[in-house]
Amino acid sequence: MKKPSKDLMFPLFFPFFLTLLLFPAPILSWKKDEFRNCNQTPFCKRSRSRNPGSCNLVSTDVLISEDGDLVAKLIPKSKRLDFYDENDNNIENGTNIVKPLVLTVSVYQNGIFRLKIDEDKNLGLPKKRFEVPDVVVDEFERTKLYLSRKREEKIGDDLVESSIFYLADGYEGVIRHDPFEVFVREKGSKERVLSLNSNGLFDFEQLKGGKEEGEDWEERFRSHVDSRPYGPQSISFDVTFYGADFVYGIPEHATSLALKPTRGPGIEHSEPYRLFNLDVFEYLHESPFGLYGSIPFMISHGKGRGTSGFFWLNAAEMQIDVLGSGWDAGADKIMMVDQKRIDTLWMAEAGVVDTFFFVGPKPKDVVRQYTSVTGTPAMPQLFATAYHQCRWNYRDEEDVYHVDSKFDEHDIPYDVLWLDIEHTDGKKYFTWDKVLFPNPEEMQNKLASKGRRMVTIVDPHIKRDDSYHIHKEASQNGYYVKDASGKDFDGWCWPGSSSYIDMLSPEIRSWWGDKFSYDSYQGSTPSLYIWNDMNEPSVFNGPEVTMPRDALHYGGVEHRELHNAYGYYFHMATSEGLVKRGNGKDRPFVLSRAFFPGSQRYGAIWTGDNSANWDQLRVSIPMVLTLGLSGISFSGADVGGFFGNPEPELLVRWYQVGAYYPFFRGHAHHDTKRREPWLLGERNTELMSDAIHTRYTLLPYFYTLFREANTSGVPVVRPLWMEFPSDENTFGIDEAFMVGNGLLVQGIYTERATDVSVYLPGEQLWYDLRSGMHYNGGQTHKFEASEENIPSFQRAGTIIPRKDRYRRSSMQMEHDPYTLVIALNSSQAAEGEVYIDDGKSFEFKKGAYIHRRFTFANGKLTSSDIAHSDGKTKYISHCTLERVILLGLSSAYKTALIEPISKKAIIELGPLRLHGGRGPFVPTIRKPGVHMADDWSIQIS
Ligand code: NBV
Repeated sequence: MKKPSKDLMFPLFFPFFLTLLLFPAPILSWKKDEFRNCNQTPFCKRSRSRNPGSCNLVSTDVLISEDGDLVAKLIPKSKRLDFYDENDNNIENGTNIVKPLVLTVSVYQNGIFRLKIDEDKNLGLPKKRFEVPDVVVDEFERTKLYLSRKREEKIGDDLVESSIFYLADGYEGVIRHDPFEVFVREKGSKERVLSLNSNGLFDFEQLKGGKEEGEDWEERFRSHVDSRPYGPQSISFDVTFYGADFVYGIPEHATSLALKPTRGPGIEHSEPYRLFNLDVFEYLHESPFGLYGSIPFMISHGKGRGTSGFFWLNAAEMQIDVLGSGWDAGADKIMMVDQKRIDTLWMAEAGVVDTFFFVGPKPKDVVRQYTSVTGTPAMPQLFATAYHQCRWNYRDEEDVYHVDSKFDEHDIPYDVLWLDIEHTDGKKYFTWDKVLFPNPEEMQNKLASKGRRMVTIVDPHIKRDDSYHIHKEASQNGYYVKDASGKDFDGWCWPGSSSYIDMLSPEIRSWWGDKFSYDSYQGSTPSLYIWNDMNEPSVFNGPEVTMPRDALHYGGVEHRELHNAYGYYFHMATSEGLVKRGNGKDRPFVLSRAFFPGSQRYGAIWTGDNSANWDQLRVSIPMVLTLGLSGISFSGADVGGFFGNPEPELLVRWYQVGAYYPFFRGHAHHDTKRREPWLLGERNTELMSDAIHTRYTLLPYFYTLFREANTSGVPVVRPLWMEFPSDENTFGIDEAFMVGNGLLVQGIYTERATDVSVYLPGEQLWYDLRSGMHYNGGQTHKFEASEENIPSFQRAGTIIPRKDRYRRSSMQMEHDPYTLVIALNSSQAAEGEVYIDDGKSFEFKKGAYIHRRFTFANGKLTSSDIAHSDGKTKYISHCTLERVILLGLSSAYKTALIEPISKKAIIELGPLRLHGGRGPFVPTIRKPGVHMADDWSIQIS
């Protein structure tokens, strides 16, 4: 299936090569049979076949612990009297008895509570179940509320009391005792927001002391056997979102933004959404199949109630059903609540219940709440937000210099050139092929002299070669993941026989991080950054192309318990290594393919091996939007499509959309034709160049949005409904998206499109950035499709900062002056922001930045400081304002007075200049000449 390296010439793999020869690349496609479906996955099959109401657990009395948590035990109703003593402990004899589960609820600020359910650790368990460390940030723990009170209440017709606890102003949590259920409701109206086990599907397979007679714990898939030494240990439960029109989230799937139901009337043979990090070759669009990363976080949104969120911190394989209305037809009516709702079923192979409930009620509140638990996205270096040029592979140094000079020859800016696996000596990462790349430092320094950087790939599979220093140290120190028998796990990947570093251990992560020091990584310089690929992890000869589930990690953790977080730890260790190599001064840049909750703290993510076709261009938008909703703001898809050769028109359209991805990188498989922006004819070069220039022009806006994401979790690109939560028409839209709160972009996803329809939300006007014309919100408009650009609109009432001069790289734009584009609303008002810092260090954390708010009202534009209350900015910038563009300004205004410099200017007509061309002529104030860092105002009259 994979493109083999020469080293793979090994007898065992002969049939594999034969297949490759018989079926050349174009007809290879996603091999369904290589991967398990739910029916072939015993825990999924069992969970899915359970009937509503089958959970027979009841909660004992709820107590308040010393830590201010609510604690109760869950025990089977039928056994309560017969088999449990007065302390609710099971007094049956035998090893495989059902033991009480322990339920703990902790409440945090801002409408968040955490519900944990686990086996009772005091009862002598065969093994401690795995709870994922290192994801919940320390700051979150500090927001915990210590509950001192709860009250009991009979709800509706209940005979047994429920325990009610404070959650936030306006919200309370409820633990219903019999049947056991946990939910959040609004205090006054008592309307429900979110609940768990309202459909009685909760099930927790407890670890057993040993097999019972005739029991077989092994699982087989194709030729692979999973020894499953601890037997079945899955968990499943239902979660209900009330007042919801749609649910979103749970990346990574190549599918629509609003998640389609996977079970219910009229849905046949549908698979649940799978969360299991896998290296899927040529993935399909429109599929619930799990791809490279997993985030078990779901958001619901509805016109009535607003937004809420649910997160399950668990790194084992997970499967999630979205239950279509009527899914429970025929079952006894369980749900007694008469509220609009969406039910979902969550199933995991192992781990514990460690869940977080977020009350919203606005879309941005929910991402803020979620990222308060898992961390906000790291602030990238400025260069990383610009354009990246990649290909598997740039062959040698000459090729690198050639590509670099062609960008200059065609006046196309770019910031980073990437090297894929072939740059190494035999796929031994941290080394260079001495023939192809004899002078890596000189090469990086030459690029750096133009303000450009380089990225090299470092994968987690380590070649088992005794002369390779990484392997030598890792094997001697016992740093590899072990197989079920306790030996170093040995799998097949690019270098041939390989082992995998055990990233769960902090000591091993620190050792790995040291490998990025300039001494250790020979040939690396401060302008070199890193790409982590294959970190699901990909194991060519493993079950489902990954590591066997019974492999063992640090502390005896089984791979099945940790799988979805393996890539996260690898990303973390690499990113921390880059910070260390620069003595903590520079922000790291690491791109990772696998991800997990919290990955946003370590770098960017891309959507893996997509294909060069229109459907994949289209699906890239919901994929990037979903990542953003799930905390991962810095993401993008391979521009042009990784597999296959895009027609020039598709490539151009991809650049036009990709220019708005938070992470903007062109990339291609080595079997494809070269497609750097100057290779497909002059006109296409011009169009791609325009798209890239558009991105560079908007870099100040993007950088400001990256800072917003860094402080609040609110993503750089957003679904329309995040900005217009009460406009129902936006709820299902995923072909158009917002960049920040000010720009709406609509991709073109069909060949030879002649027109394109765009829904412009809200009640205000929108300014077409191509024509300068304005259009009403709340309507769908039809526009002529132009080859030159895709439709983009600025929302009335916003101000967008730009830099309009053409340079070779973002670094060369550092001192360039700014343009402000003001889109006036019906009251002739607008506001916006700009964030500026040194673009590379951590000094911004100490306040070394400029953050200005621009307000236009009553004919006056004012710049004020929102960064420092003492009025002193610690970051010095001499950048000036060179142009103010006023969209929608009445022609009655003729002059401008700039204060405090008392300069007069006239309002003239100037070009709007976005998308390469000069564009329409619009009211402009030229050369106000004030500094961006200062307080100033411009009064027009
Ligand atoms: O390292 C080679 C490729 C890389 O170019 C691509 O971006 C990754 O997603 N890598 C996958 C391994 C092989 C893919 C067939």
